[in-house]
Amino acid sequence: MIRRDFITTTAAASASLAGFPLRPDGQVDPPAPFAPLPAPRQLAWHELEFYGFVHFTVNTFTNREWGDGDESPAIFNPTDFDADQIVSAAKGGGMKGLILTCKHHDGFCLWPSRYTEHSVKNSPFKRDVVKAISAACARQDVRFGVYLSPWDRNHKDYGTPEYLVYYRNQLRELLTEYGPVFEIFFDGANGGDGYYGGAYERREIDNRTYYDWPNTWQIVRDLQPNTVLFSDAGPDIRWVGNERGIAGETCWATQNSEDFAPGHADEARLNRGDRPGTHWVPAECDVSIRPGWFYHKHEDGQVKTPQQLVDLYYSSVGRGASFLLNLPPDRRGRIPDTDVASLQGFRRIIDATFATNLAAGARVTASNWRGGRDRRFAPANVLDGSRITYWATDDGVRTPTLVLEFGHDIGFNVVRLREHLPLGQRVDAVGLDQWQNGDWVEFRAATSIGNCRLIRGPRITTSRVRLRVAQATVCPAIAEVGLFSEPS
Ligand code: FUL
Repeated sequence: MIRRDFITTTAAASASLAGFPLRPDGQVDPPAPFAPLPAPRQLAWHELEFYGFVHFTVNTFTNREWGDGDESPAIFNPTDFDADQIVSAAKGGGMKGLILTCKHHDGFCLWPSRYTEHSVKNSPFKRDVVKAISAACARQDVRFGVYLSPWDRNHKDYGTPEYLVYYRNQLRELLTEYGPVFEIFFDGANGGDGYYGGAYERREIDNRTYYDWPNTWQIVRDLQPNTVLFSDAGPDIRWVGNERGIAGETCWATQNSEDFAPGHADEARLNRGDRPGTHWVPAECDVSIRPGWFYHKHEDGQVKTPQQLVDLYYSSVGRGASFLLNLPPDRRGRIPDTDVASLQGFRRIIDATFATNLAAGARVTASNWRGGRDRRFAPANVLDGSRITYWATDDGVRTPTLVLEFGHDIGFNVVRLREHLPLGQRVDAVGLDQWQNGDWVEFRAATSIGNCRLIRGPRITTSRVRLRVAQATVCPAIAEVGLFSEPS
């Protein structure tokens, strides 16, 4: 007993001199987290990656993108509304959630709000669209999300403090009567002219102060703590700075939050994020499958093709952001066949690409393995398909390499890298090498890994691949290195 204590103590002392801390049981500690870190609600959101928007309101019937607020509820009358068709179109395309425009800038409410007459309850349709879509989402295991426009061109009080009471009452209705809400999309557009209860005037607000966002966000935290909050500035997810679905080639999950306010976007910085940043606020890429956000018959010929959607997947999910694709229902209240077909074509390509990780079964070695033998940090963890397990190095080792050996030539054109997010965004830059004629030759380099980095390029045929961490602020914690091949 005395002897064992002695050995353990000596081993611990020399190990700690050698630069890595030994725990009493002989295991090394995990790397210290590198702040800022994602909250649990953000970690859950990161796993969704691809989800949808449904823009549907009076605009669908007036053929406009922004209503003035004086539209009569009588015009809202879908002829063949089918919430399950809308949700299954989304699900069939691989979407994990669906965000409905419960109220757009025109102020018309898709649910029978107690606080206004300007809603479905006074339309010939009568039905609660929010209930129908949220229930169909629940039936089909798709998360339900809410868009509630802060700017309201219908409401007489818009621009005064009374309007905030109204807005927050509506938020409470949506958060308490329609089940779990995975995300609330707080749009940055605001101000300007509108109907405003018959005033027909221009109302300017100071969007840095008018909405008193911290107190509105608190309502959501109190009612549904797992909901993620989107705006130009977060606090949980940020706008990517464009409506084209394109994150920066370098796109950090972090930003300096004090520099941003909802409605005050520095588009270039939102597109890229800040490194290291004060807060974890990853980007969301919102884009429509058609030119407009709402359905317009004249855009029937301009539905994005499966290949265009695939490209958007790489420029959003592939850069650590999420892909929020809008599917606008037509005047029947259904997603048109062309849009459904395009989405299914996209899904087929994505599934065919990512069904098989060509690196599976490879021999994995690394220039450094945290602690040397602790399985929790083993290089092979990059191949087990889990985001929970990861390969980590000793604290001082920031630029390690990891080699995958296949024993024969394999062909691929996509590399997928993921960091272990609970420990923060640790890696700045990587290089990827292939083994050619007895030597390593770089085929790609990339920055900002985070949740997911897809490195897509010409086809590579090789028997070995090497990941080189070229720059990291602290020792890396890599959850995945995957190799995939797009169908030709
Ligand atoms: C914008 C809005 O003005 C558009 O109508 C659309 O809702 C888009 C998602 O956000 O700011």
